[in-house]
Amino acid sequence: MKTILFTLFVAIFSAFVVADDASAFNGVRTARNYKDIKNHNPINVLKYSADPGVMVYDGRVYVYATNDGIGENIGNNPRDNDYSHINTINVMSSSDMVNWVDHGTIPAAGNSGAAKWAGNSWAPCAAHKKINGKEKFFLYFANSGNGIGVLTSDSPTGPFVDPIGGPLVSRSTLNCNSIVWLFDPAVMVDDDGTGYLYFGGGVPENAKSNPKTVRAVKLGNDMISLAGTPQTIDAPWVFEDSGINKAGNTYFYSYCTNWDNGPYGNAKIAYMTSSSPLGPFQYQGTVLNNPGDFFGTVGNNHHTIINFKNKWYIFYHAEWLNKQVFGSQKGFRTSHVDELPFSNGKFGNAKGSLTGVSQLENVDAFKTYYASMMAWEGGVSINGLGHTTVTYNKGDWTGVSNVDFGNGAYGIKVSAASRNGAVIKIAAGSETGNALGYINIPATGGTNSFKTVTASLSKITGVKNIFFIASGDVVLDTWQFTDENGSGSTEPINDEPVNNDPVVEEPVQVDTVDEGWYFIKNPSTGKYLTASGNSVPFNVIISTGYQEDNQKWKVTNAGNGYITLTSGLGDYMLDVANGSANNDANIQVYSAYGGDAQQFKLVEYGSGEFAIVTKSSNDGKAVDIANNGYTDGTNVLQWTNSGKSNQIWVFEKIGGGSNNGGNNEAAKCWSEPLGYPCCSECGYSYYSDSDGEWGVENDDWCGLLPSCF
Ligand SMILES: *[C@@H]1O[C@H](CO)[C@@H](O)[C@H](O)[C@H]1NC(C)=O
Ligand SMILES: CC(=O)N[C@H]1CO[C@H](CO)[C@@H](O)[C@@H]1O
Repeated sequence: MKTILFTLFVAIFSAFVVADDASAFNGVRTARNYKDIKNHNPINVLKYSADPGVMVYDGRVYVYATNDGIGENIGNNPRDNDYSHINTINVMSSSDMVNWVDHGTIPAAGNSGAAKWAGNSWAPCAAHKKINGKEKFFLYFANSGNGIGVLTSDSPTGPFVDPIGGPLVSRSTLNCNSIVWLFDPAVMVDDDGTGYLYFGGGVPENAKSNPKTVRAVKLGNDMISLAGTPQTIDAPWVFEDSGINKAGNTYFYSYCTNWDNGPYGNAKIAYMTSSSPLGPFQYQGTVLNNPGDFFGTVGNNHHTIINFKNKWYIFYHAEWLNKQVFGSQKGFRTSHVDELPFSNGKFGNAKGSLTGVSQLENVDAFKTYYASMMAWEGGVSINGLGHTTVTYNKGDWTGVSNVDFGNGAYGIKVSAASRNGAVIKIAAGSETGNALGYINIPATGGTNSFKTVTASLSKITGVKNIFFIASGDVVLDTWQFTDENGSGSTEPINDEPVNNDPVVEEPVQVDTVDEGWYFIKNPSTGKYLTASGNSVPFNVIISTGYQEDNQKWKVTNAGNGYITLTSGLGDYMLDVANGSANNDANIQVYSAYGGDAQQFKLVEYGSGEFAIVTKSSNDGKAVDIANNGYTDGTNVLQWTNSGKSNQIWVFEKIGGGSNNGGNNEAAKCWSEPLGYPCCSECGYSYYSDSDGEWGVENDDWCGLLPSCF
């Protein structure tokens, strides 16, 4: 009798626990899924990642892409992407072509990037090569249409540094001064270890059929110098987007055709072959139509072809996701991959699809994986670079394709961190599928305090798509299913180099600040805190840097960790309107008196990046760019301090360093000496040629013009 009672008690107790974990999901709505579970494209829907440059290394495919999303900062109704502010590169990798690890975003150009001389980091490509017995990684990028830079690292996911401190290819490079767009690099390391770089684009007046604006050049043994004069590739009807491959002894140069109604179609990917990496190349045919033909989203076309595990693939981008999210094309692209037919030494035509490619191998449930490996996702965000973690808020989820449970899993082990605790539901089939079990994550002491948490599950068998859904705020680092004995594989995570510990930035109060004059920049938009208007109170907005007095701010310590910020306009200070403690209170510039409304504290989020919290809100609110805007003139106000990118500022000392802010590089009209105009309104006017057709159907091209300051 006693035993029976005890058993009954245990049964009720465990049922109660499960019911409790399940009830954590009452009223929790899962974040929207943009990528149906039957689809594998786009490869990542967390980030707008354009111009995929792809490298195969050690059994994995690494994709480097132009960060079209500028973090999560594009908001709900952004204006069209003008590309002028993009200075970071997204990186992700996969060993099965369906589950992709989001490795984060590489700070490539600009004040916070590796290459401070460059304003932009567009259209990257990457290569690896053993130098002095050590594997080195090389990431080439375009500084808008103005030159090619190179970054290096000991790991495919960085951190990257700029080894030469300037462009590898510029208009002063031999045979490059007449290239219209000095951009879009492609790189190859040949079987003998020699590197080759391909780049260029654009269509000079009256040269539609033979623009002669693309080049091929041999690289030095160090991969960061040129070993020869760039050779012209006479690619018919070329526009942009070089690619290079080798199969057997044949070199395949591929590119995007122009919009001038040539015989090979508008903005399609075409290719040529040669028996030499430097040509001459002979035209062969097209391999991929414009994304408009597959997704109804006409736009520019950019590709990389790879051979991986004995199959040919073509990566490209499209605005399909952008259209789903915003209803119309605004120039935000995501990367896709489909198979590319190849037979008898010739490429066939690939078809762009949402279905994408098939998974090359199952995921072994008993190995340890990063939570940042996913095939589908909703709402989550990624922390760190290389070894990344995933932040889930209530209802956010990730899904992993084809997890093989072998003889059966009975439990799961995760490394997780949470400030207040949360429950993670494991579901099969979809983010709203049947629960296989729950993991109750306790409060671990903060979002940076990772603890191993285990949970038992009822036996899981077979091969399943597995989903992790959060009931509240939690950060996941790794997961591993366990067998009947509570064990899993002891193999290291994935096959890739783990190069740093998981870090979620926690705010640090800064007590003393170097007094003096600064430009104050929001790194994710590249815009500066600016006093506007003609009279007191001046309103405060964000604007492109132009280094005038209304963008200068003098930091003075005011005691107790507070500072004041005097405007370069005179005896005026940054001020919270009416000393309000409320969200939405305007930030302005008012006659200086140094009272509570004019005192601020700096809270550091990562090195050199600060939230400016207001004393009038008792340090609870921060100087905030309204609605995550990024256009010139967007208002600045006070909002709850969240550490999000629209509340982060860097202080650029005036006269104290090599870079005083302002986008010096971009300010140079790269039209000179070619005679193309600047955008008259920073990305909103079009260049059109004598026929008036160039750029008319797609205002993306406007972003290819320099902004005017
Ligand atoms: C669990 O342990 C038992 C006893 O050592 C062993 O026979 C069995 O194979 C183990 N199960 C797994 C899945 O390794
Ligand atoms: C609500 C309120 O008191 N608003 C006032 C804040 O201060 C400005 C002048 O700085 C007044 O014009 C507003 O009426």
